[in-house]
Formats: sequence, C-alpha cells, structure tokens
Amino acid sequence: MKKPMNKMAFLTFLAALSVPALAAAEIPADIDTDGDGVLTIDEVQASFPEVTSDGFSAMDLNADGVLDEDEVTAAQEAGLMPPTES
Ligand SMILES: [Ca+2]
Ligand SMILES: [Ca+2]
Repeated sequence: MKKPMNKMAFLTFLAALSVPALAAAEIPADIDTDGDGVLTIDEVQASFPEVTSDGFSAMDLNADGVLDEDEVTAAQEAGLMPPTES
C-alpha cells in the first residue's frame, strides 16, 4: 500500500531545495561567464533571453550598466529575474 507524501515532508523537501539558492547571495558563476563578479546585459541575456534592455535597466538600480550581487538578489526577489539554480 502506498502512502502519499505528507505535507510536512513535502515542505521540508522544498526547504531543502531552496536553501542553496538562498544561501548563494552571490553572482551565479554559470551566468557570470567572465567571472568578474557582476553581470552585464550580455551575460544576463545569454541565460535569460527574455530579459529586455528595459528589464535590465530596471534591475540595474544604480545605473552603472552592470548588476552586482545586491541587484541580482533584488531582481530575483522582485521576480524580474528567474531564481538561479546550480
Ligand atoms: Ca561578468
Ligand atoms: Ca548596477
């Protein structure tokens, strides 16, 4: 007889999945292809082709033309950039 996964176990499973993403308050290496610690629009669009230049500008809070860790985190929290997974 099969037991359905109970809700608590499912939530625990989800929490386990999301911990690495939350802990990684840094630029994902798979997006930051040149490894300089910030994301240019080219790097963002390479991973997220749906991001427009307007969308990038909205994420670039200090308008310096690149996204730093804080801006990426804010963009992901605001739903402007999909959460990244390893
Ligand atoms: Ca970069
Ligand atoms: Ca910026």
